[in-house]
Formats: sequence, structure tokens, C-alpha cells
Amino acid sequence: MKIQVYAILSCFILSFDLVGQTAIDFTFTDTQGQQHQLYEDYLDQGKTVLVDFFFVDCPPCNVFAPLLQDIYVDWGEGQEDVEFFSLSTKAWDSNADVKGYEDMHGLTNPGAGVDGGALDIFTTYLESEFGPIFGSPYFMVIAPNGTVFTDVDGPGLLGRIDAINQAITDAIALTDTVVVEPDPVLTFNLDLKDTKGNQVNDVTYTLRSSEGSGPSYTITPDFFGNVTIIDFESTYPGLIDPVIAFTKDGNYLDGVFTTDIILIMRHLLGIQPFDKDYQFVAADVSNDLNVTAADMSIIRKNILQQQDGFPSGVSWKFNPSQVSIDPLSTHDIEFQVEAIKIGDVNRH
Ligand SMILES: [Ca+2]
Ligand SMILES: [Ca+2]
Repeated sequence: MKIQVYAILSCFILSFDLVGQTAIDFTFTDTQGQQHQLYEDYLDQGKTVLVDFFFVDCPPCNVFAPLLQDIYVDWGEGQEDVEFFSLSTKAWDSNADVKGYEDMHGLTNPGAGVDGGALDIFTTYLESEFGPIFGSPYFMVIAPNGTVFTDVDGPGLLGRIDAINQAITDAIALTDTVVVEPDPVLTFNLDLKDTKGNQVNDVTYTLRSSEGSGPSYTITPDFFGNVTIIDFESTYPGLIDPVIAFTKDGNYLDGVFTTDIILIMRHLLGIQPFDKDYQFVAADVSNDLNVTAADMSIIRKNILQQQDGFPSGVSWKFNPSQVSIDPLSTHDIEFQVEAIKIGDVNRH
């Protein structure tokens, strides 16, 4: 890359180097009190930035300043996709000194002195892979993708102007080839039905970490059970191995009648054993993973209103009780979930 750039540019006797490292972020406060952050305010917004390292008493800087202002105006004076920063490299240039310099030359681009953070930025770049930095003014151009064109210069004032214009043009051209990754979209379908294959309403869908600690979020699938999440990490931050868990409470006596007690008894006596998986879950109202006479007793007490609710504290169970979500998945996923009404072993 570097060799090619030299080969092409040697025809124009302009030069700049491309360093194989992206720009180091920085923030400064200009002479108007405005703060500027390189990436957040500019590069990430698709803007190209020219950095002008100068100092107030530098003769070549003073000579070039009005020409730099002309170039700045040609590139939209900061109103379009190019911005210029004039940053003093000297510890004795305050923002007030730089303000005087700006006024003297009619400069309208953001500039800063030592108290605005300019020297820190210069020192950072000087001591980085982007150094050494010789001469004042010294120009570098930073493309929106972070590529830095260092030591932008050419022979004489016109050569310098051409080099700056060329570097900005090349930086913008780099932008044009940047592929903007769309936010990842995660889609899945929660096909949640009861044991008769009917849709179940009033289910709470909780998105949380599989361990159960940390943040949790309630999500709402559409009528068909579809969930679409754009940029999962930003929308639901702080989740580790995310899962969706299901809960449905209330109306614990729905579908629970004396016939259910009789069916459990017939199962226990071996007269009419359960033949559906859901029946074992539904019959176990005591939540001890066994179907026993104790389950019959609890149901009876509830029907007679001697007891209010089941020991599990829920009126529905789900198989599976939760599903794992892969936030990076790019294809549609369908989860089949069976909702089982506790206590109702014959589904009516
Ligand atoms: Ca039980
Ligand atoms: Ca029933």
C-alpha cells in the first residue's frame, strides 16, 4: 500500500505516508469552548479530518494560515464531510493565544492550545507509530475508517495545498469503499401451544441469562409467536447465554375437576395408566416429580376450597421450561413449546 501510494504520487511530487494502524482517538476543547471527539463526533459520522499541528509564533504556519482557510472553505468549512483541527504543539500556547491567531488570520476551523488538550494529542501522536513528526505546520489526514495519512506535504505553498487536497480526496475515496455492516437482526418463532394444540394467552416471556442472575427483560411475541430483535447486544445488554423462560399464573382450577382426581387414581391403581407425557407433569401438583395419592389430596382440597393453589406456586408448566437464544444466529429458529395446565390430566 505504502509503495503504491509513493509510486503514484511521485508523479505529482506530493507525498504522504500511510501507517498501518488506525488513528488514536482524542478529545479537545476548542477556543470557543466546544468539545470535539475524533471518532464519536467525526470519523464515526463519516467525516474526514485534517489535523494541522502548528504553533502561534511559527513563521511558516502564519504564512500558510490564510491558504489553509481557503482550503477549509473549499471543503465546506466544516459543514460537509470534512473538518480541520488546528492544534498547537507548544506548552506556551493557550486557547486564548490560539484564539488570537485565529482572529488574526480569519480562521474558522476548530483550534486549541495546551489548556484545550492540543499538546496532549500532539505528544500522543509523536510518541506513537505515527511519529516522528517533523516541521511546522505538519498535516495529517484521517479517513473515516481511521486510516491516517501522515506527513502530508509538497514542494512550496502550492505543492502543500495540492498534497492536502489530494490526501483529503484519497481519504474520502477510502470512505466510499467502507462497507457499513447492518445491525444484526435476530428472528425466531415461539410456537407455544397447550396440550390440545391451542394457542395459550397471557404467557409472560422473560429474557434473561441462563444462570438466572443479572438483568431480565420481558419480551412480547406477535400474534403468531414471532420475535424480531434488531441489534440484540444493544437492545438487551448484560445477558450471558440468554434464554427465554415462560410463566403463566392464575386460574389454577381451570380444567381441574373431580374427574382429574379419578383419572389419577385409575393411573395409580394400574386400571388406566397415563399414556401421554403431559399427564405425568399435570398430575404432579405437589411438584415432587412423582404422581402419588398426595397429588389427589391437594387437588381435592383445592376443589373443596380448603386449600388455595398448588405447592409449585404456578398453574402452568412448560416443556421445555426455557429455550436458549443464540444472539448471533442469522437464520430463523422455531421453538416448539408445550404449555401444560397443572392438575388437568384429561385436557378438559
Ligand atoms: Ca406429586
Ligand atoms: Ca380436567
